[in-house]
Amino acid sequence: MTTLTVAARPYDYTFDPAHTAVLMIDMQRDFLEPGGFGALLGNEVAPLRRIVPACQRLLALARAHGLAVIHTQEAHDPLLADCPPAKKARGRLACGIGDPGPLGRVLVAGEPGAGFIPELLPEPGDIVIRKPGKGAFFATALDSILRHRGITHLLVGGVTTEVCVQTTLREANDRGYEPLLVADCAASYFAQFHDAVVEMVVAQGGNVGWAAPLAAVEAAFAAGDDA
Ligand code: TIU
Repeated sequence: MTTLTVAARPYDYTFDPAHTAVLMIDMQRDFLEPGGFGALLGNEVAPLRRIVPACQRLLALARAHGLAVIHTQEAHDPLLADCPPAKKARGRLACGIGDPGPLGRVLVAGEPGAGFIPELLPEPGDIVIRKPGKGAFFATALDSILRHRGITHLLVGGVTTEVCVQTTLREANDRGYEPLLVADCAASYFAQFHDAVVEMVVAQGGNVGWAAPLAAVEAAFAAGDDA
């Protein structure tokens, strides 16, 4: 067993790479590109695009060290059978979930917008989880997949920090996993929401888990390589 230590908040985060996955949340064109679901909700997508290089580094690190890599994708089936009517109605959008938009039908699996951005495409061996909700555990096989593989620790990035990332962190925490938010691999359309989530995660002795910058995760692996 190898134990690596990340200088994290609220205190050191230790993990065994053999029992750890990188969980990359919803790095899809629908959230990161103009014309997608995020933009149709009225958001400016530029803040989300800024984390792409850091996410690429996190995935490269995971693959180089044999960690499981899991990508999630928020998308619905073409009939919207898995989309609650309340979710479709929310926001009273002129062009909303299931409607034809600039990136194809909004948030529908198989459409261009639901696909991952080209910089962060899944590679052979990666796991892809399609999810109908904000949290990655709701109505998916994620919990079973992690348990079958003996994964207890999660290094989490993606978008948006206060919506799908935070919901997933809380779901993971309640199920007994040890989640670390890699803070600069996550982003929100609202900078203040991102910052607030980081503080909420680490408050009260790590109420939801840990947070650290990517550099601290990289340093942990580098120290392990030297040992
Ligand atoms: N609206 C928003 O900020 N996010 C979402 O709807 N989904 C995710 O966060 N992936």
